[in-house]
Amino acid sequence: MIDPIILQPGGDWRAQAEVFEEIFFVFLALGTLVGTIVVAYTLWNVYKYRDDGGEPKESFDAPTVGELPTGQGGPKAKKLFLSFGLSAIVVISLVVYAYGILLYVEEGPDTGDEGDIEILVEGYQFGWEYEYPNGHTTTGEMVVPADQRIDIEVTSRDVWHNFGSSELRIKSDAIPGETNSNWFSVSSEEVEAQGGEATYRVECFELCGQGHSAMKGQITVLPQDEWREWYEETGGDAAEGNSSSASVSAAVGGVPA
Ligand SMILES: [Cu+2]
Repeated sequence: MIDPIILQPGGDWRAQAEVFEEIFFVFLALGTLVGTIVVAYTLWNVYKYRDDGGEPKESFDAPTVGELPTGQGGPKAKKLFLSFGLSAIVVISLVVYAYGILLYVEEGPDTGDEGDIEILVEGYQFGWEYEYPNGHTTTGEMVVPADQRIDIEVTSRDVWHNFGSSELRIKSDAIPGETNSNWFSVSSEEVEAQGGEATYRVECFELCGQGHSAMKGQITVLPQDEWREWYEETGGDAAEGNSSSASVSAAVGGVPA
């Protein structure tokens, strides 16, 4: 029987990197649009009201410093309220949009509790250690399956560090005595695109001592079946190997052999 891949990210499943790229694009596009309008309008006014050497018109009602042109209901008031109104609409929409999408980043996709893999990440001077659900640990390289939500619990055994991968757009403080949760996921398409094994650089983002700049690691993403093979080997002779490899088989949608 072929194991169904139960966690194929659906339409509402998005990696943090995708979400942050979208936010960046929306802000960039809107900022460019608003910036272009404001600069163009300013230049147009500079040209229109330039000093052309002629006599000022008698009727010209120049505003004084600090005066809000609201009282008369004339064209100046309309412009003021129009620009206030438009700015408010733009700002409020961005706040609502960004807040909503960041809530998703905070909570992560809903996987119905099935298939989540939780990995403990412990920073130390100077490196990273990862502990898998079966108790297996690796140093430097974290190996995870594609199409799966990976939950990480980040802590430190000595001083403050910060676990992060720029490409995956994840970053969490690693603080002794505390854990910070984060999550990420990489699609199998992405793994395919990187030639069957996707790798992402991990760095420490908190100055933590002399070896800080060398405190590098790697996240390696394998296709689900390859990962399961790797994982089952790691748990093979551990004391609780059998039960944990069975539970992980279940976790990735497999049928215990
Ligand atoms: Cu560090």
